[in-house]
Amino acid sequence: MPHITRHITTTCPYCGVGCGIRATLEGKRITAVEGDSGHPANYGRLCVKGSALHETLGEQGRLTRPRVDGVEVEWETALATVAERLAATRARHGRESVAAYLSGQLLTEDYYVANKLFKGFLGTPHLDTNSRLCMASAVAAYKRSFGADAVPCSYEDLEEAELVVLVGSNLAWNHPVLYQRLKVAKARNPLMRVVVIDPRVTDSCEIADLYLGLRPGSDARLFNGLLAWMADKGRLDRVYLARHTLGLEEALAAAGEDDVSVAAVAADCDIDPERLETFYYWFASQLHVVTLYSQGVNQSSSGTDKGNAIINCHLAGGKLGLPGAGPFSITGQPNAMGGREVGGLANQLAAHMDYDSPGARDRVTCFWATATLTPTLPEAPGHKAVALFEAIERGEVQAVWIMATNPAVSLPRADRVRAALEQCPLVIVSECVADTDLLAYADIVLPASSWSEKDGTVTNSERRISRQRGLLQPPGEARHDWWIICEVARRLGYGEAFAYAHPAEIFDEHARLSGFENLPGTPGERLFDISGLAGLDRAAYDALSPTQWPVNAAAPHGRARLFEEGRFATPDGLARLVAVRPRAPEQRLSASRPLRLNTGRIRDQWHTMTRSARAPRLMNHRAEPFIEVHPDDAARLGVSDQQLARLRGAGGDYVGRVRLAKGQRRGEVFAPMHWSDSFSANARVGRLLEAHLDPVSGQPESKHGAVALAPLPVAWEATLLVAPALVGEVDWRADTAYWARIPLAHGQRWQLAGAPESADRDWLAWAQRALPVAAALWLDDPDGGRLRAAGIEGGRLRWWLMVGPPGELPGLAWLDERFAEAARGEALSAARRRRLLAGCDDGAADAGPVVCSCHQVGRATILRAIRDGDDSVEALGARLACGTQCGSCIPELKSLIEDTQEEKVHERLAPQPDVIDVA
Ligand SMILES: Nc1nc2c(c(=O)[nH]1)N[C@H]1C(S)=C(S)[C@@H](COP(=O)(O)OP(=O)(O)OC[C@H]3O[C@@H](n4cnc5c(=O)[nH]c(N)nc54)[C@H](O)[C@@H]3O)O[C@H]1N2
Ligand SMILES: Nc1nc2c(c(=O)[nH]1)N[C@H]1C(S)=C(S)[C@@H](COP(=O)(O)OP(=O)(O)OC[C@H]3O[C@@H](n4cnc5c(=O)[nH]c(N)nc54)[C@H](O)[C@@H]3O)O[C@H]1N2
Ligand code: SF4
Ligand SMILES: [Mo]
Repeated sequence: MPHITRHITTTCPYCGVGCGIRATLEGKRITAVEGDSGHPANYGRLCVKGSALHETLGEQGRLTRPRVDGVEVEWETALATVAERLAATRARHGRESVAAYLSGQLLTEDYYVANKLFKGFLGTPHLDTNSRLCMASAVAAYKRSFGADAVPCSYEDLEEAELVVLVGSNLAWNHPVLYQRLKVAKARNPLMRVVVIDPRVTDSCEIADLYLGLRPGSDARLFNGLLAWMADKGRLDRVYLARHTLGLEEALAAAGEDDVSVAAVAADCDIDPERLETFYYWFASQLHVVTLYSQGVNQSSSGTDKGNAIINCHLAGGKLGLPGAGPFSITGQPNAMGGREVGGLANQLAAHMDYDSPGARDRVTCFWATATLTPTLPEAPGHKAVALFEAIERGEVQAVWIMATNPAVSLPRADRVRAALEQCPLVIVSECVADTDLLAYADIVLPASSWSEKDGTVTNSERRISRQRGLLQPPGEARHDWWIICEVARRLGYGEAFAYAHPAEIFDEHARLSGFENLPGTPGERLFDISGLAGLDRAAYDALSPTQWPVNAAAPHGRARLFEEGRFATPDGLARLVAVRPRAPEQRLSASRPLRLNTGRIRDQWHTMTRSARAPRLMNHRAEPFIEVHPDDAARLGVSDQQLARLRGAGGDYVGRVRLAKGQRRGEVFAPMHWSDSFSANARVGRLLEAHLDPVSGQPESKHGAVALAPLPVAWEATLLVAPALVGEVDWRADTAYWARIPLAHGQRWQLAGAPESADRDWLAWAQRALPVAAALWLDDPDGGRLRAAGIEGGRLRWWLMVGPPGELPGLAWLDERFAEAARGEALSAARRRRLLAGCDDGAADAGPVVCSCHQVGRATILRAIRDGDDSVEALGARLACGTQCGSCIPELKSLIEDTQEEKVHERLAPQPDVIDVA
């Protein structure tokens, strides 16, 4: 019987752009995804991660059974054990001995019930979230200025602006669809200018008119300088300041404690003064300015001040509350905003009410009807993420429930976090993937449903609430996070307060709480109000169309822009300029760790790669952990391109492959945050970093580590490709100095390297011994340190080994196709068997590593086309289709085009390119 094909719209589970997706469902499978043309976040666009979503699904690798103390159990036992042990811990050690650590990847409904259970019913304030590592500083800065955590802007503002300033945001890679929107808007409006402020030249510079490659951590100085410059040049909006703000004099005085001449600011920020003043001039002379900022601002020990230094300049110029204007903190996770709305941060209570908001405790107590319970709502804020794990380390917190985040990788001082979890008596982990570093520390493992199975809402960076819809059944015994929490609550005796039959009922309660005693002009007034969405029945909830909050009587259809009337959420309605005194990063460089470590993201992977690495094509862009180094530093330190090297940081080491990057400042290196022990031997950046915190927000300084760099001594390097069935049979990682696991579509790739002691390894003998299938073909050149060999069984490829530098690898698609054949039971043809060691068909040209993930177009193929004269992005697209789908590889295509025109390359990537001219 043919399957029925259906199309259902939902929302992407990755970044905070929150793109709408139209999924094609055939029977019980999602066979395709495309952008939802009706969704106002993306109007049909998707980036490469979003468009590979259907390739990440399937039962393989999922957690499907609950486990207690390492033993698989029924749900009944698991839930009862969680409830019993939580209750026992609280009874024995007090309510503050239990804690939860949540994630901006939970849905609002999951988040709401977790917050309600822990703060409202277990009575512990210690519930925090990974958003602490992400945008806690942006939240704190908005609150200090506006009196509420409210992002004033919409995506449209980016398109309507005359000047867009990207500060510490690599939008092209991390919010790709928004970047594409900006790029199109800029092409349409020749007057629009884009400025990029980032210590490293990123792909986002592709559309920049001006690039400021500042000294890491000097953003507050730069924006204080701007405020002082505006005052000096008579560019303040005195009327706006007088009517709508307080604090200008104090902010100017604080800025003025340093020398605010352009020359002095430029020297401190290590930027060319003329360029700095150009930026100041552009900013001051446009009203329609959007400053979009992200982790380069937030992940700092002075992130809150940096946010305020930016907001100060917008207030001082009256550049907000208008189309195309405002300080726009872009959020990272799909539901970072939803978490803020329910009160998922330890310093919040619920629904934008803090412990110190007037009447808030009573209001929440009354709404949740917890007054009759002991214990009742906590009195003061709980531990923020880093402090929470310190409390676990000290034994004050004895039980922690971690959901949808991986603190064993993503927190600074990650090894100490591991040690703390190791000795914590009760660690409960809700997770959907079977193989994560955190699971090793879990006493109780709860299998959660995942994207495409979950049902609920998320809020994107522009305050837009959208539905994620459940399209598939969770595999095995996996259950929804909200259900798991409510079932535990019931077993703790709070059944009545958690008697929800569907997420729609939770959303309704959340919406009602947001409107509860929320009256204009009263002390209870809160900006976050979605009472207009209360009372939706199941059908209306299912049909909910994307809406920007607030949604209430005053704004029944939501609001695109906040503060249009110049009235803020402070008691007097006035915004505050905040006095900011710039501070250098807390982590100091030293003789033993002289390099500044910058960490962040790559285009095709999501965080610890638990989901994105399931789509093999997403592994192609950066297959191994790496370290970006300026060529001068590399020469000085004796490392070369593609060589393996070691970083030494505060809490341990990191090994990755060197990538020479002229866009990197001298004295600074960049390493990705994505690799965990599941993917490489020693490539967790979290262990390199000290936990220096922002004093206001508690956000750690993840962008400013201090490290030493040295080559990793290795005697050999090898690439091993194996059929999936062989994985787990032998541990080829034994005796290696380095390994990385790289999923392919059909086989699995392992990069291996050995220490000098293992130099005389007889590779062929090793392969015969170590691999379960004997070598059938080989080409051995021991003197040259090279070997290629393959294991064939029943005429089918089982493994393929190359000893030698990975630079000599053929493109691996051809070999991977042989594993696909083998899986289908097909034997190698005689011709292919002959070509097996070469790794490509006779006479065929090698495609090289993939650049365009959407159409799987390789670097070598692109370079050949460029040399043939197709030397524009358009021509390449017409010939090879690369860059024509999501567009994320266009900057890379451009750089390949430029690389082939040797002389241009220096200008483009010099750390301080003049004006980046993309024409
Ligand atoms: N592909 C992909 N996209 C993602 C994610 C992902 O994992 N992968 N994660 C999502 C999440 S949760 C988040 S929070 C966002 C983050 O999105 P971004 O903030 O854009 O990401 P990062 O790469 O962490 O850092 C941004 C930039 O800050 C710069 N930077 C470092 N130090 C400084 C400094 O002192 N000053 C300035 N001005 N800049 C500095 C870095 O060089 C880097 O280019 O991305 C989201 N989108
Ligand atoms: N050095 C350094 N460290 C950083 C950063 C940095 O830039 N540099 N960035 C920080 C930032 S901004 C962030 S947001 C964090 C991200 O760091 P983490 O939150 O630790 O990373 P993820 O890999 O997203 O972890 C989410 C986990 O939840 C699981 N999961 C996914 N969906 C669900 C679900 O619906 N339910 C349940 N129960 N589980 C689910 C996933 O499989 C995964 O294991 O890292 C932070 N750490
Ligand atoms: S831009 Fe973000 S939300 Fe949109 S498809 Fe890509 S990852 Fe998903
Ligand atoms: Mo994030």
